[in-house]
Amino acid sequence: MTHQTPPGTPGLRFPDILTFRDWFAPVRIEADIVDLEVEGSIPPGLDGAFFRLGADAQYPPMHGEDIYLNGDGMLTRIVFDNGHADLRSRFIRTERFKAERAARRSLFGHYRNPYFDDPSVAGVDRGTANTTVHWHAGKLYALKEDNRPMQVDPITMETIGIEDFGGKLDTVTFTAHPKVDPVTGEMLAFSYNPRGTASRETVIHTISAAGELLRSESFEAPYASMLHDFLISENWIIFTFGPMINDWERVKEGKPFFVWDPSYPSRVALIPRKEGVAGIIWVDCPDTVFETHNLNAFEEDGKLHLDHFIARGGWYVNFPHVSDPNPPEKPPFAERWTFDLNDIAAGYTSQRLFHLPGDMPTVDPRFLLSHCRHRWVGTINKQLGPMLPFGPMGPPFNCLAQIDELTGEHQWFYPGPNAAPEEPVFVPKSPDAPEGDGWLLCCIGRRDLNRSDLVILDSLNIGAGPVATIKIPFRLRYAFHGCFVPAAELA
Ligand code: V55
Ligand code: FE
Repeated sequence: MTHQTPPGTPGLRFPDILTFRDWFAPVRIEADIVDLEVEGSIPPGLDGAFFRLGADAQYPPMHGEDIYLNGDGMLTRIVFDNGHADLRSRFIRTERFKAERAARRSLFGHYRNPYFDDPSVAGVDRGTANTTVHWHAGKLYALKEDNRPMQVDPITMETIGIEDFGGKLDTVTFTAHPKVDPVTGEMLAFSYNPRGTASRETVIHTISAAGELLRSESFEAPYASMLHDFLISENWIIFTFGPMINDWERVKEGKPFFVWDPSYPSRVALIPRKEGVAGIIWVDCPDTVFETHNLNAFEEDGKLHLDHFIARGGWYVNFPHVSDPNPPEKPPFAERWTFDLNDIAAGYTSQRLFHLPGDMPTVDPRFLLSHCRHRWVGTINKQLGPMLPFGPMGPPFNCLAQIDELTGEHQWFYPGPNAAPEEPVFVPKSPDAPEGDGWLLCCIGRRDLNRSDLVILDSLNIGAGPVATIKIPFRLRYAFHGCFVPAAELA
């Protein structure tokens, strides 16, 4: 079949804006590489698949500009097999991807805004499946918070389709940050804007260890806003609402999907897991905050502790401030909020967990409901090297930090100049290894070389540098979140 381009059709070009320029230019490579180069050696026993999911862009945006968060889901997998490393990358075949591929151009307009799409795709699912790759009950999901999960075959990496849990999922959205209770194996998740337009309805889903959707329950948020992450403890589900407001009138006008409006208060919702939303307790925050990504929550000695990254402003590289045309970026810091379990409604005390601006934290997921000693986080340490140029996701990290709460010791992994780590993924050294004793898998974007590495670090000694560096011979476009699936579970 030949495709004829009508005379005068402009060539295919991505616009010269921050989202699509230089290091952040779309990559769009669906690769298969058997036996990547490996410097050092992959630890024996680390057999399985590392996945990472991010936004790429199949076609230039419809309306000239776009934000990074609106790209098409691109999944990368690196399989470790007895010291070997093989790579596969695939776009997620969303309904949107398939429609645009057939048309050979973009048909979907602004981020999460259905009003400026090509009329030919009215009613077609707008999901991009670009944020988190998540493994539960033998299934692999590509998640984006404004759509239902997309299921992907972890072996072939073909897209299977939208997961609606056997017809039981009655929301059109589903969080990119579900939590798996390591004790029960249950997956807890939520949906905001669950019917597809701005709404205060928030739905909590409980999915059994076997992958069955057991219950969905709604409660009313203080306002319609971005709700990116949440926390669970043994007995509580906790949401921190901050005023990254979603006003549907603005969406209809083609304005940015979210706006940071600090005239609204921040508020915490605490929901008892057993009782459900009937037992909800609301607590006002003393100041207006925005939760970015979470470490974990745990109950200890009559207290409930929330460990999470908190910013005191919006995310201005993507979404504007309601009135300040030039607001300063205020980086998130990790805080511990402590509630008295005998009087939760009395509020919380807060303290800095560690004094590093950062995000993309990880803890040992086997200890998600416990007081963790060890944590890892992407951060910027100017003593190690200069900051990297500001990108379409904000200021890039220049290193990883490992923080030992017991000793207060920090270790650093600095990947070298002009190189930025993505979110680290923790893999225990063995199923019964002590808390925090594992491998950290982390993709490094090496801007000077225009390609990426996957490094494997000893999680308790990241300062020693990688035990193995897997060299990827091309540039991976910056991804959001990843996971590891052990070989035994993939089989
Ligand atoms: C976030 C990421 C998104 C999104 C909304 O990190 C919020 C926060 C990758 O897409 O659409
Ligand atoms: Fe996230």
